[in-house]
Amino acid sequence: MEVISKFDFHGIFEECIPFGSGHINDTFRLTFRTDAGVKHYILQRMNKNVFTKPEELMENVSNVTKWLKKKILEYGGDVERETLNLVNDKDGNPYYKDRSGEYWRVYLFIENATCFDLVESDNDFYQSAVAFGHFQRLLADYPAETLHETIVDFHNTVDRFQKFQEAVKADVCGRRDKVQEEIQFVLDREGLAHTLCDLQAEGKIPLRVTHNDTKLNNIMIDDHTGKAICVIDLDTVMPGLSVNDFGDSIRFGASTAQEDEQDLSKVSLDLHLYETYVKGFIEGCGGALTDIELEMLPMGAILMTFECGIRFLTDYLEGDHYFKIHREDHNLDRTRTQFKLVKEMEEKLPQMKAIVEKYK
Ligand code: ADP
Ligand code: GN1
Ligand code: MG
Repeated sequence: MEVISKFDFHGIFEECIPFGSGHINDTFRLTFRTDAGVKHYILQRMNKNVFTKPEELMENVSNVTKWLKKKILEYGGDVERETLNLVNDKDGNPYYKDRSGEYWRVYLFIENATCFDLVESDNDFYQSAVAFGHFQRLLADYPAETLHETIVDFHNTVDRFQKFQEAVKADVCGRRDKVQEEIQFVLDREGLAHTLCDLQAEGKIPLRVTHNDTKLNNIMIDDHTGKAICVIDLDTVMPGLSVNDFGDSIRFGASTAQEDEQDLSKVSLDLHLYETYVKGFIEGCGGALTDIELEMLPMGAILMTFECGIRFLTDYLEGDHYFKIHREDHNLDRTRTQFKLVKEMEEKLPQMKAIVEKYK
């Protein structure tokens, strides 16, 4: 109630409920009653263990959303539905720091739109691809040097590999013996971790302003039109690789099962969904992707899936301090789905490449 009293809401407070299935922030939906009916807001406690400089993060979000609003107005879109809208606190700041040092922010709630944890229709996935590609295009001329790096080395797979090795060595929870098979899976693929990092270091693949967390539940699909209207979760908008944005969407959305499915026989890479996304993403990027980016799209999918698996396994070994868990071994279940997908992608790589050829 302290936090709620600090923001500029309309109406009389009615309810605050936990909302969504994000792994990082604590998200709530607030309900207020106004003369015009019910009004909702999203309230988030930012995860300051993950985002160690919340002020810088909010500067990014504030500037990026202002930029997007300008672009949306230029093409005659709806600024209240097509981008996140921050609600300031009563002192005019885009976040509020409470007495215990926690950081809170509020967004207008996007009504009549849904975030999916699993693809329900091909069209939703296609739409999300166009929207993530389009998002990158809207930010193509954003002054990248003014963006703070909210998580350093976020998609540096070589660094992720090293941190994983340190976690295996430290084995602080005594879980190492239980996951020998998964550890070996990672160790067998050390060379893979270098692929995109090397290309980037050699200047062969361009750094762009990217979203960096492009899973399907970070996009809102309009319940009536079926169009992907708003890209959300802007905490990791930073300079990055377009192939990683592509890859993270495939990792999450082109799988036949949820990210934490325990029955691995249900987990598979759906090539039809992959093709659907390839088509949409290339269209959404509007011809901006270079030949090498197009060529590396399938590699982006393998690498983002591999990296995510490594991150889940590292967190499991370190005692689940990063990703929220809702049951015992949750991070291990997540690891296993990712590695199953990596293995399938390795097998299906020729088909994945052929599909890109078809649309480039
Ligand atoms: P996390 O970083 O924890 O994933 P997100 O910013 O993605 O947090 O928010 C978590 C969930 O909250 C989203 O998946 C979505 O369901 C919901 N959500 C976030 N912002 C809005 C919004 N402006 N309107 C409606 N729902 C939202
Ligand atoms: C986290 O915040 P959320 O739930 O959208 C994570 C992503 C992972 C994803 C795995 C800041 O995304 O990098 O790919 O979980 N976000 C952060 O589901 O670490
Ligand atoms: Mg999210």
